[in-house]
This record gives sequence, structure tokens and C-alpha cells, in this order.
Amino acid sequence: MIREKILVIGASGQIGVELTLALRKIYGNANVVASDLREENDLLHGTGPYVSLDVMNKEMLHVQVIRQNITQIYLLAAILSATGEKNPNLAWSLNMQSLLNVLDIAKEEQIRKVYWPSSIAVFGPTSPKQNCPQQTVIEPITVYGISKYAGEFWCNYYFQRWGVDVRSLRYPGLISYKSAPGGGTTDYAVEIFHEALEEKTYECFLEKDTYLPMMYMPDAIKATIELMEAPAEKIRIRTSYNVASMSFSPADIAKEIQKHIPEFSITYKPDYRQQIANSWPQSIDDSVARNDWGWQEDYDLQRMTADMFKNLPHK
Ligand code: VAH
Repeated sequence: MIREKILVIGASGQIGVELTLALRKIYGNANVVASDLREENDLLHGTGPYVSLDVMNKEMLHVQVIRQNITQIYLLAAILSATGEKNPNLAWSLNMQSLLNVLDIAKEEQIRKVYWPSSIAVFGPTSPKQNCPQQTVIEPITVYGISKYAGEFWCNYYFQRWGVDVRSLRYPGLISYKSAPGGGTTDYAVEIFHEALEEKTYECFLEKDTYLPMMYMPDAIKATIELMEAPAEKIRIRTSYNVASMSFSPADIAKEIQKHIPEFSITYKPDYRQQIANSWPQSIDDSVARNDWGWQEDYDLQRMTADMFKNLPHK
């Protein structure tokens, strides 16, 4: 039995916190090294080892991988769609160089498995709006989407050329209560819960009928773990798998919130993120993931909303 030692890069981010905690439950606290450029997220305090790490410093990253006897790497550090449009060069260089650093070290050190998230943001206005398939016309119009699509090809290249077992999911917008989202176009779907509890009203930066593919964080974590634990021969897609669970609009989630907070109201004031949202599909076909490694979500809008209110602190 190989003793797994996992390095999570970007462990203090929205996905990183929850993935680190989930991996520690499976592999043991001491066997999951959390790392980030930022300081340790409070929820990780006391749950296992934490190192400050700049994924752009390839030499330092390489030293950590060797010193800690790492066998798997989860790379979650990225600049997301909305922030990326404010600083395209930084978004491109961070999102791409971090991946190339990790893939190169994985090849050199024979790292057993690598995980790297892509996004439905790879799809653009020329992709099908409904049930957007695994393979189709893919012409991203954000730097984030361009970097994620380019990264998918690098993952496939390192697998085909050098056998690096790197796996990837195209996440939809992710909703969670444990840690804040990081500058995405779908962040409204997290903010709305906090504003509903604190202010009983929310000014949404997207129009009321902006349908987007979304997923509750527990499902995203489940999909990631199931993908990484699937036998290699089941993983037929070595760019990145479409995964989905639901699609909803700001009006839909507002209505669901009103079942819990009847006096909640929403107003709409679209900003630059509306154009980004309009360029993405409204729903995703993830039948390939369901066929290859048995993907099946647990949460719909109703169950997610109830669980969010169960776990968010009420005044
Ligand atoms: C973003 N939350 O909004 C991310 C995600 C599909 C959206 O990739 O940029």
C-alpha cells in the first residue's frame, strides 16, 4: 500500500478549503499538506500541516514536493473570470505558469496523480447554449476561459507524451458556505445568501433571467474525489470532463430564498459581468462523466438552499 502524501496548492481558496478538509478525512490529516500564498484559512487551523508556497516559484515548489515526499498534487490556485478581465496578463501568466510548473515537476518526480480544475468558462458564445456537449465548438472570450482551455490541452499533452496521470473537471459556478468565492461571475449566487440574512435584500450584478450552470460545493468535492479515485482506464477524457448538477437564474434562487425568508427582495443592476455570463452555456451535457466514472449529483436548488440556511450563521 503506497503511503499517499497530498499537496493542495491554493488550499485557502473557495474550493481549496473544502477539498483539503475532505482529503484529510480520507488520507489522514498529516498526509495532506495545505499550501497557499495567502495565510492559512481559519477553517484549516489545527487540521493538518500548512506551508506558505508561491506556485509561481518553480524551484521552491520542487523543493517542497521532494522534501514532503509528495505523491499527489491538487492545483487550485487561479484568477477567475471577473478578476481576470481586470488584469488579463496576470490572469494568463498565473493560470498557465502554475499549471506548467506542476506538470513539469509531476513528470520529473513521477507524481502519481495531479488534479487541476477547468471550468464551463472555456465555452464561448459560439458553443451550444443548451446541453452543451463535452466536445463542441469552444471559443472562450475571457482570459480565464482561454487559460483554462489552453491548460486542458497541456494536461492532455503531459498524459499522452509522458504518462502524467493528470485529471480535470469543468466546474460550473460553485456555491458554498464555508469559504468566500474568489472573484467569479457566479459569485452572486453566494453573496445573495449572506445579503438575504444580513440585509433581507440583494442588488444582483446579473439580469434576473441569466441562467447559468451551477453546483453546490459538496457535489463539486464529491465529483473531484470520485474522478481522482476512479481506475485510470475509466478516464477517457484527458482534457477536462463536463460536470453539471443544475442551472438557475437570479430570479429562481431569489424565489427559493423567499421560501426561507419571505421578506427577502432582490433588485438587478447588471455590470461588466453580464457580458461574461451571456457568453457561457445555460446548461451542460455531462453524460460522458456519468458514463465513464459514474457521476451523479446529490443537490438541486431546493436542497442546496435549505442546506445553506441550515449552515450559515443566523443573526
Ligand atoms: C467564475 N466561479 O465565475 C467561476 C467559474 C463557471 C464560473 O469558473 O469565474
